[in-house]
Amino acid sequence: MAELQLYGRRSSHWTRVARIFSHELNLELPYTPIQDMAALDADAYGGHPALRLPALSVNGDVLVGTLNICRALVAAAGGSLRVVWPETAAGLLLANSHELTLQAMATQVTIVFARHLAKIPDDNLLLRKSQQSLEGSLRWLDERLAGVIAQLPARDLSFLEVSLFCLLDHLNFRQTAKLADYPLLQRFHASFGERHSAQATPFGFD
Ligand SMILES: N[C@@H](CCC(=O)N[C@@H](CS)C(=O)NCC(=O)O)C(=O)O
Repeated sequence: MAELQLYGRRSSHWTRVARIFSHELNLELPYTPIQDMAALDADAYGGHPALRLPALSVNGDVLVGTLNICRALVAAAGGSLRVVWPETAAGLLLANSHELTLQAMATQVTIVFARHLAKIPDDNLLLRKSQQSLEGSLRWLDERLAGVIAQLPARDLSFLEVSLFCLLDHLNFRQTAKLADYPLLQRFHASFGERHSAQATPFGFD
């Protein structure tokens, strides 16, 4: 079996997606926290050339991209979990749901970095537009969530639901939007949050 090491942060929603996958797969995944988000060299990010996280070391080589990392974890576990990946979920509704969930996660990263690390004021256009973008995606998802869940193929786990849960839990953790404004998303968050994998991987600061 390949030697794996995850580099990330417990406060990162992308890192949490990978951690939830490893829990669901019962896969032991050694974890190294990334200490300095202001660092400007790839070594500080587990070798991630784009200075992002998470990164997965596979026998000493670096794998980047959370979707790639989750696929590698599933392959390493060699188990029988039925996983729905973005490409196995057909149709416009599911395609748009994946895109808007991932875009909302990226926008949330921008908001958190701009506000807390770069100290950009809230009335700056970057933050105002990012906030509108995040809320637009959340509204779209909230209005269609019942149809989205119904259209997902039979599964033990889907990349979409894990990512969506991590996005929503991160809204609470970083206070970037009010989950109560999105009733269907709020219900989904509560229900997915009962899974052992969600409870075993709470957000926190390393
Ligand atoms: N597409 C990347 C996105 C990773 C990403 O943006 N991660 C955030 C943390 S949740 C990050 O690295 N933020 C660092 C920064 O904003 O400088 C993936 O799938 O892993």
